[in-house]
Amino acid sequence: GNNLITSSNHLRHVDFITNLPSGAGKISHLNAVVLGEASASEQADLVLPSQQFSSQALVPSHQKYLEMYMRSIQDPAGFWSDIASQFYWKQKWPEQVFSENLDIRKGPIKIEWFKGGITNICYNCVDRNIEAGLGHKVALYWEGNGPGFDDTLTYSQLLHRVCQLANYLKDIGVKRGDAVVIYLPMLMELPIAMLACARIGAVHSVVFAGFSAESLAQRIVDCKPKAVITCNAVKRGPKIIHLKEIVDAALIQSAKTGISVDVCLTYENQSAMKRESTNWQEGRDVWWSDVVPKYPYTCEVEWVDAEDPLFLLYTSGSTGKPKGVLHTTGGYMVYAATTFKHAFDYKPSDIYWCTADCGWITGHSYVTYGPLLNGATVVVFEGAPNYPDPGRCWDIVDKYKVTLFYTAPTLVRSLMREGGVSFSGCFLSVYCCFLMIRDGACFYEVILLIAILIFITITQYVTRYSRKSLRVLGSVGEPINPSAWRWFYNVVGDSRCPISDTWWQTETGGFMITPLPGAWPQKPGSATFPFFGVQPVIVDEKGVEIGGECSGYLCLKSSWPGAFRTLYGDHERYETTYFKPFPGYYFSGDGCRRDKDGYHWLTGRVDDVINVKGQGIYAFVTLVEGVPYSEELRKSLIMTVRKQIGAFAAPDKIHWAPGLPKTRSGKIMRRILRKIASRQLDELEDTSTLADPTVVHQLIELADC
Ligand code: 6R9
Repeated sequence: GNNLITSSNHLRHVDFITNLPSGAGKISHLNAVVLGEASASEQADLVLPSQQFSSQALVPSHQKYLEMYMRSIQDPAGFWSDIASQFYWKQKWPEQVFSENLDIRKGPIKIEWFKGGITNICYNCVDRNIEAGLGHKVALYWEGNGPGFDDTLTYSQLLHRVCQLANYLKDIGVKRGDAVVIYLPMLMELPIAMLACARIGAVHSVVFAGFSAESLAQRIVDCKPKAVITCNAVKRGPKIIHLKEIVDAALIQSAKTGISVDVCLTYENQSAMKRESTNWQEGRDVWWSDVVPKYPYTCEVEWVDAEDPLFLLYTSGSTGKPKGVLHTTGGYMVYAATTFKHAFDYKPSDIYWCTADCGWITGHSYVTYGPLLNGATVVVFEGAPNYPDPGRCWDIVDKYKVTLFYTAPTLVRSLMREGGVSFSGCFLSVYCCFLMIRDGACFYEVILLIAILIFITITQYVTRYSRKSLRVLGSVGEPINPSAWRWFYNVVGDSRCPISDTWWQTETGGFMITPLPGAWPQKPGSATFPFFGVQPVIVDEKGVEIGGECSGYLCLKSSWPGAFRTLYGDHERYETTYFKPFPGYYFSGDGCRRDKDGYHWLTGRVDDVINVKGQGIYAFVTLVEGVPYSEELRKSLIMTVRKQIGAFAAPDKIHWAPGLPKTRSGKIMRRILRKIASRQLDELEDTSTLADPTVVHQLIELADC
């Protein structure tokens, strides 16, 4: 399967789906075509951190990692208590640090960390840092959609803003344990709103401000919030999105099921839309700027139990209703902070930028909580990474002297297509020079060609920026294929910055398998080794643990502080989805291979894997930019699969797909591909979470090409 990708220079991405129910039957080795797999030679390709990097790193060697890891496994209570003690606790947790049952055969699943300890995560993110002397340090740099729009908040200013909103929320009757839905774009008000809820013990549920009214209504109905916080509109790239209208429609819809929301606090996002043009429902809708600034800069903290809920975040289930993943306070706090610190080798002088939206778990743990708990300076970016041009990211990196840059493979790949030195281009140009000289071109003609070449090189979207400040790069969301890894490493990071390929999930709260830059040699495309306290196991289809070099289903043995505690209102679904498939373990839903050196290679969701059982295989194929799709190519693709894997695996249908339906975080929505394949076009359902919904129409048009 790997050869399918590496042997054809024309193929950028192959995606297979079938209509078969998942989980049944034997897994064929077709899963080897899942993006992110690497060939044997690629696996052996080690990239070492420089001596200079390792010597200054928090975990400077793999021996040190192993020593810390062993302690975290042998004495989890001691290991995590030592770390937790670095935070502020109003009252320390009692003797027992954690209790757990991950074995469904032994009774209900239960995970608790630091229960009985009393704390507040907002206090630990903001007040504690101010007390430690960081009041004047920048907490948030905000960079707007359009270049030139920006803002800054120090830790002291952040505290003021959080307290004002917290006071307002208390005033309208939001109490400890109440839910608040936040439907905001990446304005500073988004982390502020999360922290304000946490300060008063309210449970926030951030809904990504790209979700449709229907999805928002579904979430509102599920968690029954006391208030919804939104803004009137936002600009993404050149487009204006009228968020308030979406909220209005969602509230009408939720009211039909008897769930009415009393307050809709609306931030006026002046750069996108004036308040006069905003639809308004008197009595329910309130302008943020009319009320919030009137409240005092201080607000008493609501001290909560470590096991009190902190937030709900909905993730789409493979069937129907989204799952409300519930995280609690104490364990999540300790875990988000520690994973951030180690995976990015955080130093107080760092400037950190994560391109994720707070509507995603990455934005919870690694825009808001993890960095702020470490007293870090965080860049919050409102816009689109390729607006006004594909150099925007590097422009931002240079502007703020970003040292730690964390993003998704989908972004890396799209920027890779548009920028960076093209080696084939260089080769071609050198060849042209050679031809010109051979054919007697004059000196000036050759010089002119070289000058054009240099110009093209320096105007490349990446290389025209310095990026000197960068120290560590990060990747999340899906496997990063080795060629994208190398481009990220060589071109963006100038072969200087280790890449932390962080494997984790909404459910896990923080990183699970990730390199610690400085500790290990890296293999492009591998997430490497488990974080402290994490025990990954690979099981076969019977749920039997397999050791050594192997591949199978990725499970986790024993709990970690950041684990989710339940699915809101449906503990049974929690147990059925995650703990019943392989009794005794938490099942991640992902496939994984462990190589001979113990490195982990994530192969993607196992429900994306093909079980070849009588139904047809339908392949969506994306070609390298500029390569035309032809009948000849179609045949050669089918022949390649026949030859490399077997006739049983040959696709019955090849569908040329210049683009695939992807979420903003880069996950392919296979549900939609499946509907297109089976021509159930009236059942496409909600496509509003797609990064670019127009690809769906394009795919439908190309169906019979
Ligand atoms: C953080 C996040 C979780 C799923 C996960 C896996 C995929 C995430 C990955 C990765 C390979 C990585 N995934 N990071 N696969 N390598 N570094 O993305 O959470 O949105 O819940 O998605 O994403 O399949 O199971 P979430």
